[in-house]
This record gives sequence, C-alpha cells and structure tokens, in this order.
Amino acid sequence: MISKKMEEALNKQLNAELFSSYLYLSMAAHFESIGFKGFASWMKLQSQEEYEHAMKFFNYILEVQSEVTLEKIDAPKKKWDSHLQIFEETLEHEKFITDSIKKIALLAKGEDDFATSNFLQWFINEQIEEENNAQDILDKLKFIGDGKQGILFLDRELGNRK
Ligand code: OFO
Repeated sequence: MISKKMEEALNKQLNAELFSSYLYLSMAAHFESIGFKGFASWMKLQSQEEYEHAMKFFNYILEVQSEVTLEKIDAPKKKWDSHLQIFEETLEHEKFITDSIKKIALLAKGEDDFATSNFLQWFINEQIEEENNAQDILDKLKFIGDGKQGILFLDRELGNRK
C-alpha cells in the first residue's frame, strides 16, 4: 500500500506521460504535414513509448492496491517554426519530466516507500536516454543549420528508428 500523497503524485505522473504521448503525436502530425516522414515516424514511435510509460504508472498504481484517477489531458500545441524549435522543446520537456520523476523519488525516499523507489529506478535510468536522444538530434540540427541536404539526410536517418 502507498500513501495518499504518493497515489496523487503517481496519478499526476501518469497524466504527464499521457501528455508527453499527445505532445509527440502532435509533433509527428506537424512533421508529416510539412513532408518530413522520417521525423514524423520518429515522433510517432516516441509517442508510443510515452504511452507505454503511462501504462507502467497505471499498472503500478493498481498493483499496489491504489486508485487510478484519469484527469483531463491538456491539448498540445500544433505548429512550430522549425525543426530546431521542436527539438529544443522536446529536450526542455524531457528535462521537466526528469525533474518531476526525481520529485516523486524524493517523496518515496522520505516516506520509506522502498517499493515505489524501486519502481521509479527504471524511469530515472530511462530519462538519461530520453534526454540524450533529444540532445543528440538537437546537436545535429544545430550543426546542419540551414543546410537542406543535411535535413533530408537526418530525415532518412530518423526514419530508420525501430
Ligand atoms: Fe519521455 O519520458 Fe516518459 O518518462
């Protein structure tokens, strides 16, 4: 059993993961609409991953005999000015998620909630990869600058994500 405060924090994170899924799906739609199928495919997979993260929280809350509360998911924005802006916002969002998971981990520690601490460890590790992935693409975009060929090459590379 987990505390009421922990139940609220985990449900809030479940909502944040669903919002992440929505946000990346919106980015996928934007990329598709401007003809970058590789970027769109990368974002669709990212969106699916976020849904899987949300389901990990969903399943854990039920496993510890607590209550899942599904709140309204905010609408993500629909348009961006550039590829660069999208990946700047992606990195910023992932950092926000990392902070949010760290806060829950601190709460778990303060409550001697070892089971939740253990559950959150997977997310703490995952966030290293999530931030690195966004940073890596952002670095490439900065390097490419306005080079059309470079963007097309990156589109092909991102389209290979499995
Ligand atoms: Fe993008 O990460 Fe979920 O947690």
